[in-house]
Amino acid sequence: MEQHINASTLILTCGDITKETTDAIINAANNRLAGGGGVDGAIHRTGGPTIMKECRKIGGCPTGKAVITTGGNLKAKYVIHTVGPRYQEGTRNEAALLKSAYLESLKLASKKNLKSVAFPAISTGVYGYPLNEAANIALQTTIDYLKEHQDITLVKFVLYDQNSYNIFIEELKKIR
Ligand code: AR6
Repeated sequence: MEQHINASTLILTCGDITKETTDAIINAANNRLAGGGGVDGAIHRTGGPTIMKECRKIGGCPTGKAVITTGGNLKAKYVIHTVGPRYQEGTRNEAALLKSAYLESLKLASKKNLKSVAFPAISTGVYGYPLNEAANIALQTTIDYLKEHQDITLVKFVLYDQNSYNIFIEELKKIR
C-alpha cells in the first residue's frame, strides 16, 4: 500500500528489512547496541561484523534516541539504530518514547542527507508494545514529519508478518 504526502511516498510492505535497498534501514536495537534477537539479530547477521565494530565504538544509545553506522554487507548504505521502549502497561512514558524513536531516526536521516529509509515495527516484538498503538504512533509521527520536511522522499515500513502488515494498513486507513 502506498500513500503520497506532499513530495514524499509512504509505502507499507510485508517482508525482510535486511533485503531493502533504501539509503538506510532502521534497527530496533537495545541501549547497549549489543545486538540481540529479532530484527537486530537479522541485521547484524546479514550486515556482517563491521556494523558491530562501529556500534562498540559508539558505545550505546538511550531509549528514544538514534545513532548511525554504515550498512556493512547490506544493500542499504547505512543502518540507523534506534531504541524503542519496553512496554510496561503503558504507564512509563512508552508512547512518547516510541514517538521519539521514530522522530530521532527521521531527523538523523535528514541530517545525513538520506533520501529513503525503511523502518521495522519498533518495540512490537521482544519489547511487547501492542501492535495497533505502535502502528498508530509509527505512522502518525512519520506522516507529520513528511508534511514538514521535503528532503526524505521515501519512507517504507517493512512488516515481517502478515498480521503486523494488516494492522499497519488498518491504522493508516484510520489516519487517512
Ligand atoms: N525484517 C523486518 N522486521 C523484522 C525482522 C526482519 N528481518 N525480524 C523481526 N522483525 P524485535 P523490539 C520484526 O523483537 O520489540 C532485540 O533483541 C518483528 O516481527 O526485533 O524493538 C534487540 O536487541 C517485530 O514485528 O524488536 C532488543 O533487545 C519487529 O521486527 C529488542 O530485541 C520488532 O521486533 C528490541 O525489541
